[in-house]
Amino acid sequence: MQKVIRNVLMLAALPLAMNVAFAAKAEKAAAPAPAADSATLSAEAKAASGKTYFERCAGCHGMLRKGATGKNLEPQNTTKLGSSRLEKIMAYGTEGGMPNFDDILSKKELADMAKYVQMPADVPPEWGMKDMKESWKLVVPVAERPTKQMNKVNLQNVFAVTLRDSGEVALIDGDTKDIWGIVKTGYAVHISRISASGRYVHVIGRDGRYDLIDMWYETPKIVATMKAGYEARSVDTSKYKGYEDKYAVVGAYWPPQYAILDGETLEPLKLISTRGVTVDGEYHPEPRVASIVSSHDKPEWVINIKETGMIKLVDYSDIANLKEVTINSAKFLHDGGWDSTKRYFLVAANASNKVAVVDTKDGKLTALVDTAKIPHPGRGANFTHPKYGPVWATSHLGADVITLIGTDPKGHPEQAWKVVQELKNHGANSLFVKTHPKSKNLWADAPLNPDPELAGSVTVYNIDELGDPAAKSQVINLAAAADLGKTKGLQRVVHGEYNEKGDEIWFSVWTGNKTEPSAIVVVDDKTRTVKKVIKDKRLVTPTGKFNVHNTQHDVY
Ligand code: DHE
Repeated sequence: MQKVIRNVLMLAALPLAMNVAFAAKAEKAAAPAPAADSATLSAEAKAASGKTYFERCAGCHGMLRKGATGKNLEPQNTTKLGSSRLEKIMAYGTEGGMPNFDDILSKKELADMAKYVQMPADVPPEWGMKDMKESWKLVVPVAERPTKQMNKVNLQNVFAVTLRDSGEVALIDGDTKDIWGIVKTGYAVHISRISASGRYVHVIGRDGRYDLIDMWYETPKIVATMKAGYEARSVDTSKYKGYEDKYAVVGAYWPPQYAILDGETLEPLKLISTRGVTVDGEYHPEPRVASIVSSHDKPEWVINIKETGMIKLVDYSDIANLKEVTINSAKFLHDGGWDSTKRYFLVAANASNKVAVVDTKDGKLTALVDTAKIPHPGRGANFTHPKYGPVWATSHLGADVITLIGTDPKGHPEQAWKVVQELKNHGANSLFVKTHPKSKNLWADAPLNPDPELAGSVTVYNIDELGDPAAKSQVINLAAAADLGKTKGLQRVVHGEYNEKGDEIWFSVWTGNKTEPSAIVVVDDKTRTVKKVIKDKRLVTPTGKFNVHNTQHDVY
């Protein structure tokens, strides 16, 4: 009898304890976020700051301001810093990789932004299948498109160039260096990827607008468009034999999800949410889709989920019964690329200061490599090191080094998945490294450096000399070579991209301000001298450049 009474009491007490814990958690969650006295803005100023936050800050700090590449900016943290400190950080940047905005935002805009980030974050609405379908526009059905190439351009050497602030993509003929066409796209197109056939350019705007450009017309033409969410950064297509151009996949930052689309029409077919728990087992409301890459050896995409640190291998051979392998790696996954064999994918877990290596053959995590602060490789650079064999390189936002990681577990097991060398870069705040299988040069930029001299320069190493620990780099100021004159915006030299032959490397001189001139500098790879400066008033804030051949075949 006594035992029964005790059990009844325990049962009654259990929900009570749970309720107390739940109530305490709920109270904490519902507690109004502290707001600074000064954190008030007129509706108009709040809307303007919200727009600036979306355009300039959300990518690093998140829509909900929970932090990723950038710090957590929820009021409990920002109010501690206060308006004056926040204004300074936003104006001048930090050595940790935060860029300066004093060249593009006015003093009033900076002051309003400092208040804005001390106010609680607004939660944006969802964007589901119905919205995607309603946004989808098939401009030209497949049957009505050209059946052969209607122009004489060497499509393999075309560069798709992001014109960030005008919301356009320029297609530049790499042979003649002439602008072949400019197409109106979403805002600040982030990347262009090429279909397996080499005919279509897939471009994704930061605002989630996705455009499909057909290069078989006389001039490049958008043949389909849709909106994948409110904020997006990544896209790729199906590249495996038998699936060429069949599917496309687009990742969104907000809402956190990815969608599978028809590769030739962009019709939305399937939508998958990425909300869930992090590698630490905690729920995250905003796990954004970072880089996506398409396997050449399997019907599979590697989809990297930033905040959770989960790498998803998505098998697209049967999308009605979609199979996803979920691999735990490290939080804050961002950008990455294949090793030279295209078996291993290396991705920066940037704010964790690690590079995750996934083996797509076995579907397993191979290694988590500790690196210097905030690795940022773009797609990275593959080459054969004179001493350590095949390596993959990344530069860093948070350190002035270029890290080389061994990628040859069979031939060089001692070095595989270890940092084998750190080379000096001319500055921190770097974004991209680049080489080409036919080149002997390894290039790195530092565009987000607040020092104009460093932001305008690139470092280049001779790969053959890297066996010597005293190997010297050459630092070249390409902004000076572009000769744009004095501008208010920093002239940031960003994103090297090779031509098809691998004998020229193109860099953008990005003035960061659409009212001021920018340029593209074409460098002869062998002599490291400027071959041509492409200047044209239509080249508004050029940033990323994607050579058709190299992007189609993942050559880097
Ligand atoms: Fe990028 C790649 C996200 C800021 C130029 N950028 C990527 C990828 C992601 C990403 C997830 C990988 C895509 C893939 O491979 O599928 N980028 C973000 C951000 O969240 C961030 C930090 C802030 C933001 O608000 O967007 C950001 N990026 C920038 C820029 O400011 C850059 C320099 C200029 C611009 O055009 O916006 C910029 N990001 C690029 C470029 C690539 C890129 C050129 C592709 C590199 C490549 O060679 O593939």
